[in-house]
Amino acid sequence: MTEINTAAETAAPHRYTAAMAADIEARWQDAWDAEGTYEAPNPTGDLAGDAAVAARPKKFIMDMFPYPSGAGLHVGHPLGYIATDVFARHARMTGHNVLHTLGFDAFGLPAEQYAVQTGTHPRVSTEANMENMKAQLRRLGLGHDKRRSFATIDPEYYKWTQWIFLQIFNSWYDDEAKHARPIAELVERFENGTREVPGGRDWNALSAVERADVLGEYRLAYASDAPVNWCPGLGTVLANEEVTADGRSERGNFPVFKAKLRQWNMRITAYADRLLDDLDALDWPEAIKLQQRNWIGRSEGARVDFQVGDTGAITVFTTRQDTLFGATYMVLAPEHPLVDGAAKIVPAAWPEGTREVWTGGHATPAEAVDAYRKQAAAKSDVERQADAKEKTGVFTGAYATNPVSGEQVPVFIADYVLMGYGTGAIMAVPAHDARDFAFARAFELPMRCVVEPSDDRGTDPSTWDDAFGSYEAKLINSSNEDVTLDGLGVVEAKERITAWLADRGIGEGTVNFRLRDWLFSRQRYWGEPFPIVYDEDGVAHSLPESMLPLELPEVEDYSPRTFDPDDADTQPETPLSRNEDWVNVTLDLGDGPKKYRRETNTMPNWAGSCWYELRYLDPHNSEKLVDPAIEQYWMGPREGMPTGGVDLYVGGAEHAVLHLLYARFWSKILFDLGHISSAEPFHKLYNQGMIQAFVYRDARGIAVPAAEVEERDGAFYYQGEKVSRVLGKMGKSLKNAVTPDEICSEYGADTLRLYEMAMGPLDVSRPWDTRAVVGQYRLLQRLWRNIVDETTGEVTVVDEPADEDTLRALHKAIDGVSQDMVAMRFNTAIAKITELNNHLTKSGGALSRPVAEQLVLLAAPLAPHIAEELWHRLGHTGSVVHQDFPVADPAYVVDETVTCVVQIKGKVKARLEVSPSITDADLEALALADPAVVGALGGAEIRKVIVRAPKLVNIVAG
Ligand code: ANZ
Repeated sequence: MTEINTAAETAAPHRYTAAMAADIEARWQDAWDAEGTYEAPNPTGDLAGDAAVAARPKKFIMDMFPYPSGAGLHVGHPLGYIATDVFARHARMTGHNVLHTLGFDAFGLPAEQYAVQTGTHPRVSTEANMENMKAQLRRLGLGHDKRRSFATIDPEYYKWTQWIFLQIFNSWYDDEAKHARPIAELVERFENGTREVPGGRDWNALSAVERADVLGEYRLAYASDAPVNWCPGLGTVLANEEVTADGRSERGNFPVFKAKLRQWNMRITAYADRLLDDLDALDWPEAIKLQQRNWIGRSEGARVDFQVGDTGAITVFTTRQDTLFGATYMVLAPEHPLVDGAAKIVPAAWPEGTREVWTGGHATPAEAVDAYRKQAAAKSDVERQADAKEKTGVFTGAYATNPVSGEQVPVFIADYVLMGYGTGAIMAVPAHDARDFAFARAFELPMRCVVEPSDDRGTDPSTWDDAFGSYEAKLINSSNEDVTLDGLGVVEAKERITAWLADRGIGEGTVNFRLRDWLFSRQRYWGEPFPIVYDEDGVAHSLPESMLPLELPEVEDYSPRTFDPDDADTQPETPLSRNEDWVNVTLDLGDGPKKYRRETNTMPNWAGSCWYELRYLDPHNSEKLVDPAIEQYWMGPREGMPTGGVDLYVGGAEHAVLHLLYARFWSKILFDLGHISSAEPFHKLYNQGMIQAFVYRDARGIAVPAAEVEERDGAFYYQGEKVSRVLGKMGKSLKNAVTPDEICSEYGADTLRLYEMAMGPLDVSRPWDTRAVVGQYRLLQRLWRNIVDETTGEVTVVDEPADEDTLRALHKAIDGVSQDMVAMRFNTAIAKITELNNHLTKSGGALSRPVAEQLVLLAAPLAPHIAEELWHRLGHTGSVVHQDFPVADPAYVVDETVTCVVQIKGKVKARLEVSPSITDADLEALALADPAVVGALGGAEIRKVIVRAPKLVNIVAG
């Protein structure tokens, strides 16, 4: 760019160039920082400021905060940050007190892996990355209140993450009140007998360990022996997503076992219905709401008991209780506790009538069950559930009684039934369920048709190719002496059978959720330590608030320990456990000094982002998470926002479930416990699209540096060799990253901001094209030239009123841009500013001062630096940031009209006032509908209509 400009610069020393932009931008960024231009006053506390500003309507505008990656930012990252910044600036200029800031989500695996490789403490590398990113972000001129920024790794921040953990640990969910309460209230109820202790035991007679176990069943954060993906080869547990379809670790390809390990969990399932119901009040994209609904997965159905011998019952969950007469066998998940030796449903020998395919070739049921359980443990849930997969399983040797038909049905274990869903047991209805159908075929099990097929397959399932699963049909073969479902539709049949089961106490209607409790511990170093210690009996105690934050200890080795990859019986060893001085402590928790052992897992990296919006409000409060009055002011419920929350939250759609669900969950707990007034964290959610980039690959399919590719006659070449081009993600690995720094130094930050906003509607993905950036640079140059003389540097505006034409163009632009700003249509706002600017350029001559000022104000949210500079050059002293956004004068916004004559056979029959931009088709329709024209035609046949929009319509009729 500089090269192009050298000649021009000498001729026009005051032209807007990259060098001038760099100067203007740096100067104003410094001034804004010095002045605290973007500081938003709180109504009270250490950040209280101008009370008049705090009295304005508020807007809390937030981005999903970034992870400070070592690679820094590419131009795709700031898309959302620029958008919220433009929106926030417009809100400020329309009379709002605006809270806009950005922190860092800084715990996480990459820094830890880097530490494992290099020995650099994760804090050191993370902080260096943050510094780098801060510099990159500052260059963009984002209007953040920097007093409110923090990182999740700051001990003053994670002190409160730990504090919230303790709130959750010390709470239980009161199902009747549908509300979390302090665990002390539950203890009190147990103590005074107003609530029965499970098992009818006497609370006061229980030991400390027994009490802790009872409370563990209620606490909203609890440790349990959950089956998790344990990978001894890597020395860590893995998320489902990290396990391949054949049950091995994505990283390293080691075997992964389902192992019972003591892990912390969050009882998010207690909130399933509220997390579902409250979605209705949120202003979120429907697609995201749907993903959350599916994730929570509410299913209405029934629990039904099947008696096994006279010892006990198997309870199943079904959504098709209407098909109960068709249940011809049962399946338990391999991990189901009833299959354990102690439960005794597995007999010593195969009962009479056991078929060979059912036994898997094993001599006894116990052997068969054992072998199958081992096999199932080596598979991921996804793999077990795959529909196309061949069904496997084994007979347990047990039979259960179908409660309506009285038949003895064989009980299998099979991996297509998951322990984590429903009751971990199903009644199998092979005629009407596809998976049961496949299993029954493989294991030669009987099938009974109980829902009359609506096609012509007949009612003998042994002749069918697949199950008949429709809801749109009537029940058949479903009667006993007491109850008949025959002839009923599915819905009525469900109702009748549910009532019948409930009457007999062997079943009930129930709602089941797919949502599982949230596994909350990680065997990592770089995360928040749990504020939990164990006494000598292994009972968990919370640390008192005075001992928070519990800071991470120094360790010598950040890596997880690896074991024999094939030894499923090993236990993970956490990095924190290697610092014995830290782990073993003597503490006085209120009953004198005692020895304790610290929890050595850390929290998952979702924890810090579960509540950060609250800390932005009151970032330095050392007494409280957030002052209630401040929270109420920024986030409390109000008209149209019954559950409160952030006014606008912008981020990528990839966070549809986990982060957003976890954050909603924590808000609800804090709300229940009275710490905050907003039951939801984010009222309006907006997903920005992605900035994509072209990926160029050579003949071997390897990505080549995009910046070095040349285009010739529509083909692409790298070092003389032809390469292919496809649209993909932007990033280092695809060698196509463009950094904001490059664009800023070539054109300036205002150009980059405009270009990113002009690329297309904010919510759609768009390809980056460095060559197109110059278009927005030219717009800024023309804007500058309309106000500043490029040769002398003088402001050229005149104190004369503008002509009517200019006022129309101006007010139409103001009107359009104002609407676009509120609706986040920044691309069309830029188009309107461009149009106005072109109009002003074309009219020639100096601009009228008020027109120039309004033009600058219109552009200010999008291109704040140049606007600030021009605003000052126009003679103002206050910042453009706090000026009022222009308001359109309606008198100039209404379209001018022109008179159109309508002729019939050459004679004028009507005159219409129409828009000068009316189309031929619209004008013709308007003319033919005009009463005077209709009257003049008198029903005569129209032979031809000649339209010359906007002035003439000629009708040939008769
Ligand atoms: C009998 C039946 C007949 C079923 C029929 C379906 C169709 P959703 O809608 O996802 O809630 N099921 C229950 N628990 C299961 C588990 N732990 N693992 C695998 N499958 C399980 O699905 C509920 C249905 O999935 C239940 O209804 C049960 O099969 C099965 F014609 O019961 B059904």
